[in-house]
Amino acid sequence: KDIIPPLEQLMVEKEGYLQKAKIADGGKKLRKNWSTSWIVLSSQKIEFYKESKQQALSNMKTGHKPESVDLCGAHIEWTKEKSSRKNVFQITTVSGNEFLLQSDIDVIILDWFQAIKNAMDRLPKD
Ligand code: I3P
Repeated sequence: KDIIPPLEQLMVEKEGYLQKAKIADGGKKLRKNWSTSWIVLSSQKIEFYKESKQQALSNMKTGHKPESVDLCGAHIEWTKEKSSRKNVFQITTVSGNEFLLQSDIDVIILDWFQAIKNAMDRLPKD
């Protein structure tokens, strides 16, 4: 009954903790609320887990779902205007969801930016 996606779509390319704030949902502005998120990047999507990796893994058994972001047609850009924090970039999805991601550690945020941008560049633009 379940459709099994190709292996490359399931493979995790990068995972780790970043500061995350969702600032729009379907084009509607949200109140900014930064929190630590465990972030999992695969070829076509990013999953944001509210809880720690350990907690997320145990929640999966109960059917608990993370927030999933479709990278097809999505944009990524550095922003200095949307936050007083340093090292912030924004992801905007086709559906009008906007996320800010941030780390105080330059190399960590640079690695994430490149990994997400590379994934987006490999996907069809429309
Ligand atoms: C927000 C909170 C955020 C801050 C945001 C504030 O206040 O302090 O951390 O974003 O600034 O509005 P509140 O908790 O009362 O909602 P940054 O840390 O990214 O600057 P902003 O309104 O200028 O986005």
